[in-house]
Amino acid sequence: MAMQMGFRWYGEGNDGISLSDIKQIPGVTSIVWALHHKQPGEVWEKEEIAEVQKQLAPYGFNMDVVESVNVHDDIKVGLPTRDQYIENYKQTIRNLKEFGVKVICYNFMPVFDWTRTDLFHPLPDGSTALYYEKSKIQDDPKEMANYILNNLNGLTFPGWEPERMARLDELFEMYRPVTKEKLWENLKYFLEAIMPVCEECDIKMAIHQDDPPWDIFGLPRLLVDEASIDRFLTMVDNPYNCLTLCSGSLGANPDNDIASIVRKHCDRIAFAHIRNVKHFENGDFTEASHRDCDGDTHILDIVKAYHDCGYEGYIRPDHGRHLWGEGPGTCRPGYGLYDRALGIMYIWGIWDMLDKLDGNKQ
Ligand SMILES: [Mn+2]
Repeated sequence: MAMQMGFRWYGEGNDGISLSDIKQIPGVTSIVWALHHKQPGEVWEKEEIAEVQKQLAPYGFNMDVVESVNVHDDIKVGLPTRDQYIENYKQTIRNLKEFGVKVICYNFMPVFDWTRTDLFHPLPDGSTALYYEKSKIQDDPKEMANYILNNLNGLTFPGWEPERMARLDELFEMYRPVTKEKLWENLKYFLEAIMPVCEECDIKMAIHQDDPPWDIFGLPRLLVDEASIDRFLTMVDNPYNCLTLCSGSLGANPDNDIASIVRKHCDRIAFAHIRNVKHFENGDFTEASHRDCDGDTHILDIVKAYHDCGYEGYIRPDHGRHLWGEGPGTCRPGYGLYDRALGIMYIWGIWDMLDKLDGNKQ
């Protein structure tokens, strides 16, 4: 068995890409999905999940991987009200189990999910891509939040709920007493509370690394490098406490050797994101095509590491460029059709050749 290829999809009426489009990309078996109308902390009801199942069924896609079931801020901050939200999370896990879900991708970033300063930055080849300009991030978080919200063109994005972003001052105030150590404690509390339900339901919790992997706007970030990943896996040493290993998030720091993290923790990687990042000397970075030589993430080494480990988990191409007419208003930043499809073919190309060299059947 090989890795299982997935493709992130934002749902019927919420994504310009159709399931029929995705079906035509070779080797995709999983739709990486979510209920995008849900606020963090709400229970995902069975009837709502059944709707998605009904949409996927005619295409033969499975719904094994959810990205994301977002964690309520009260859990991250560690407020007394967190226990109710943890109960809701457990109920969501139990409901997801009914539909065969195997992996839940989530993150534990305070206030902001991923952060960029330009969502459609022109590249020399005429395409556009997400861009991070380091000097801009020292300024006002509100300015950046408004920029991102205004450029999503009304499309939803987990972690960028307009309702939450409208309360930005309040959110920053909430997180003020939360030191990095406190945030680790709150993450541990959350995981220890839900692990028995994960075991009972055979669903792995797979944390996504922080993007970018360093503190921003004075907010602490936990999952940023090999040492913090080691700490995370040891802190709750349970086979259901896993990683969504994101080569792009970690790759934003050129010191991270992602292939070596893959080799070290392969048995705890439930879901792999493959994304290529190109660095500039001043600390800026942009997202690039999946081809190894177009960025600095060492995609060949990473895919080879997964292959060497006999990885059978889920994998998907992560952010791609926007190509051939894709842009603001027609696709979510990073989630166009074409470059992610090209990325899949690049990953399969590496994988199949490694299989052949090993003398394995595909
Ligand atoms: Mn990712």
